[in-house]
Amino acid sequence: MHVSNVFHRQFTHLQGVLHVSHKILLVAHMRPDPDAVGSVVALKHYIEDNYHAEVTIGCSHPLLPSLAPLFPDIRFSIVDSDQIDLTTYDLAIGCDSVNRGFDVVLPRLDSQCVTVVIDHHHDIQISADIRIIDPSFASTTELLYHFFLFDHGTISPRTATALLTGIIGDTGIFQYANTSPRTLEVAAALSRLGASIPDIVSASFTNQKVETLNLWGSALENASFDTKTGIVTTALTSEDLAGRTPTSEEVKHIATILTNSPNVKAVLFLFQAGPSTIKASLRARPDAGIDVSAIARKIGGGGHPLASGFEVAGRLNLLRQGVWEVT
Ligand SMILES: [Mn+2]
Repeated sequence: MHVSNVFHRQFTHLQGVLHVSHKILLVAHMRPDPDAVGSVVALKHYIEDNYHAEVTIGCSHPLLPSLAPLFPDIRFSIVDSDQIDLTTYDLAIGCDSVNRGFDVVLPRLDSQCVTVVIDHHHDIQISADIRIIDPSFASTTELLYHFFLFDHGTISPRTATALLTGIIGDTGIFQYANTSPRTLEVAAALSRLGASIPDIVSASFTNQKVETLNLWGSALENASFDTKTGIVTTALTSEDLAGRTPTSEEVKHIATILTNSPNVKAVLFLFQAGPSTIKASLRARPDAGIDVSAIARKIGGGGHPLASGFEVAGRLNLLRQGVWEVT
């Protein structure tokens, strides 16, 4: 069924609310990734180009410096500072991973404020007046694009750029298993509308910080490949990490690089996430016939058949190349 049919009621409701709202707050999740940034920036531009409202973007962290060149006119107002009075909005929209930031904004809004969540994560429990959630989308921005089509407003080049930034970010430049033919069709449409794939890729991935590149280096250096099972295992101990925790983006990139290596069927990537917390990310190639979520669930985690994770207590120690123990 077409997206606008599935969400016809929610899209119509949102359209009606946008027409009557004067002050709109858009909320991106903490430590925003390209999809969170792309969602709120695209919505801000779209609303300003097609409706009559003042739009503020709120977040507990500022806009990613690496993405700032793509969005020169955008500023994030910091929630929990005097930059925002949460009680003054008549519409608040949380975009992407709404349980990581919008959940704490919701109870502090005016009781008359209409609330909306737009997300593609499967575990969203948050209630709101309008909920547009569908895990079959590669990114929140891909879902937003369908609302914009339904709404028949103008999608400017800067709106298209923000939407494509979310898709490119969440699909690892169209490499992850969540990249569907529908995703590629949306990407093609956005590129026709003026979004530049090379500009977005270079801002999102090429401008990696030296610390990120060092992390990739250590993860690749530590990797060991079991030729019998086709499984690559790698780990980053607290010594490898030199006191920092990899961001979810960094974890995704490392797992993707390894998953796309020749003859690899699946990847297990472990890292020290806190003094006594180890996190694991599991990936499988779509053609490998391995359901990594079944493995993750046995260890108290969860996720999708091709991308899952779990967490265990302990410390990772390197015994010898390719062999770690948990103490
Ligand atoms: Mn996302």
